[in-house]
Amino acid sequence: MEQTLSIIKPDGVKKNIIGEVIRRFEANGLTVKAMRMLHMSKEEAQGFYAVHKERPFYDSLTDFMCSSPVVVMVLQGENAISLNRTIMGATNFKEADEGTIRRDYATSVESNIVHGSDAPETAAWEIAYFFSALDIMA
Ligand code: IDP
Repeated sequence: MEQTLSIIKPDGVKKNIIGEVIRRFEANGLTVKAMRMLHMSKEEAQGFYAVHKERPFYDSLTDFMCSSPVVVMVLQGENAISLNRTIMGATNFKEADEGTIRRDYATSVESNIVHGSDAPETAAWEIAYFFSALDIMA
């Protein structure tokens, strides 16, 4: 069993598809082990995406991520990290496979509805960024 961090980004929350996104995770074998809604500060968004701080889209991305509330979750399942990314679809929704969350709902490369950890080390770091061990169900 593996755990990964998922975020329903501001555009997903505004579109009122929190339930639909979680439905897709659950229907594909992922289980929610922790969940919280929060409105990040600019500093918290910058900290979360620090790995991208040299990228040209960093300032716009961190503005977007703190523009309104998000839902953060710990998802668990077999190969949860790659499974979640398969359900999400490619970063650029135009390249995402049919039936993926980003293909169905994203409106730009930036506003792409969901975040998902990309490797075990980043998953551990990202989960700890938002949750303490006590927040995560056994
Ligand atoms: P990922 O979310 O699919 O792992 P990353 O390359 O880690 O993709 O990028 C993080 C986030 O930054 C993306 O989900 C997207 O919101 C945003 N992003 C990535 N590339 C671009 C870009 O070229 N322009 C604008 N935003 C981008």
